[in-house]
Amino acid sequence: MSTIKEALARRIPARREEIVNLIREYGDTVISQVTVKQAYGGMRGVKGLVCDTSLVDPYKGLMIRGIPIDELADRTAEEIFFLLVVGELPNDEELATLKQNLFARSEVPDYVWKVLKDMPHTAHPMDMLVTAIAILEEQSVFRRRYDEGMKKEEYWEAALEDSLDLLAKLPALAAGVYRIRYEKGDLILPDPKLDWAGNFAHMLGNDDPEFADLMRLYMVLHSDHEGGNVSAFTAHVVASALSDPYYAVSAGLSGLAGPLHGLANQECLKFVLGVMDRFGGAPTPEQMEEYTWEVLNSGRVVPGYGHAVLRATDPRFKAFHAFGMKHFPDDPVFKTVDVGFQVIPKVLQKHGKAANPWPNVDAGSGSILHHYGITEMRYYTVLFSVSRAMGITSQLITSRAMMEPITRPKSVSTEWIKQQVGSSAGQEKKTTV
Ligand code: NMX
Ligand code: MLT
Repeated sequence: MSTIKEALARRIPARREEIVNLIREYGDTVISQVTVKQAYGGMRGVKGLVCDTSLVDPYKGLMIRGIPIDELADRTAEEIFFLLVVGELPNDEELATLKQNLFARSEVPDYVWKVLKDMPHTAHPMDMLVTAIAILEEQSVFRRRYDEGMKKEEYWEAALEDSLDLLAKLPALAAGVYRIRYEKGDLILPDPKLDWAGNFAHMLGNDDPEFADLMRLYMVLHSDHEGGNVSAFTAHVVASALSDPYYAVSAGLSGLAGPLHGLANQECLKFVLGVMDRFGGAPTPEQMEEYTWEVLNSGRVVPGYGHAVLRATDPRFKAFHAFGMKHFPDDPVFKTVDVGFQVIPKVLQKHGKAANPWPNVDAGSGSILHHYGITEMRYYTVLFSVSRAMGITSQLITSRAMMEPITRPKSVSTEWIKQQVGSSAGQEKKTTV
């Protein structure tokens, strides 16, 4: 049976050679420049990082290995993971093998459940998930093999092992976080007949086939978003020190837990329910406009809108919106999201600050989960995390396969910048970097 490991192993030599040749022939060619604004502004737009799993076009949005995300919306998570890692979709045999492989690794050790059950009832679900991943590190094949003297050429194999082990356990772990944190009853065992995302839906405690379809879509849409987003970049840096995938994924997901990144999905539902609470149901466009201005005038951001790279409506938002339109267009929470979509971009344009006034992936996902009874909004970023772990691990497997070095950009001081720009304050005191 052909495995994901064999499929990747076949492709690695040519890819390594391609990169070696690129560096040999064009190593000194300039591909980006950095302005003072970028150095102080989150390195926005600086091209100093390679990510081959996916790319975000400002106008078309996410493309996984060159395929636009809307063309992948009907695929399973297993197909997406294979595509991310290998670069091509799996054939039937490869897919069946990957599904079996993941199921065989899915059991979560008892000590993890004990820790999760001992955590305070007030713990944030993301805190629980990140803790669970961090304590699974005890099982790392990468760390054990490194201690035994593993060769650099083989790092990717151990990274893949750990990634498969972790991904296999994530649906059970995340469903367990939900059931423990919200006292939903006993943990539910996985069903070997179900796919990865279908099993996640089942272990959450919802066997409605429509909910399983939503989970499949959810897992595909959040899987990856090139290399510069906070969680992917964090994990990339951590893994570049040869910290194993458990450390890297828990670090990356700690970044996803920030309200400007993945936690925005929790904040979005809070915003939507806040409008509904104020106006006693789905608002009129005028009421939505009034509420949005209040949020902006209080100095807060409108969650679910804006993006560091995108300059158009996120195709992932469009896919969720289409799902809601198909299954429950009259749900008041979904309708509120829809009114927001009509109104908020115009308000943000008038406000004049956000470079991108359009909705991102988080703007509508919570309303859909709410419809299917997942109303605990603090849980939403855990769902995002389960999916994003595919992108993070596929990026770090690729990095180890390409034998990338430790990440270590040069930082500079404000004094140094003042000297570079010739500011009088800087010339008074010459410093070296
Ligand atoms: N509401 C209000 N103000 C905004 C928004 C928004 N949705 N988006 C950007 N701005 C402001 C931003 O705070 C900044 O203000 P200031 O100069 O006072 O610091 C200004 O507009 C320029 O920011 P941009 O260059 O447009 O955005 P940037 O690339 O720095 O940040 C986000 C991108 C996504 C962090 C930002 O748009 C934001 O905070 N959006 C709301 C939170 C959100 O939806 N995050 C989820 C992103 C997707 N994800 O899942 O990770
Ligand atoms: C993501 O999916 O990671 C977000 O859209 C944020 C980003 O790409 O910066």
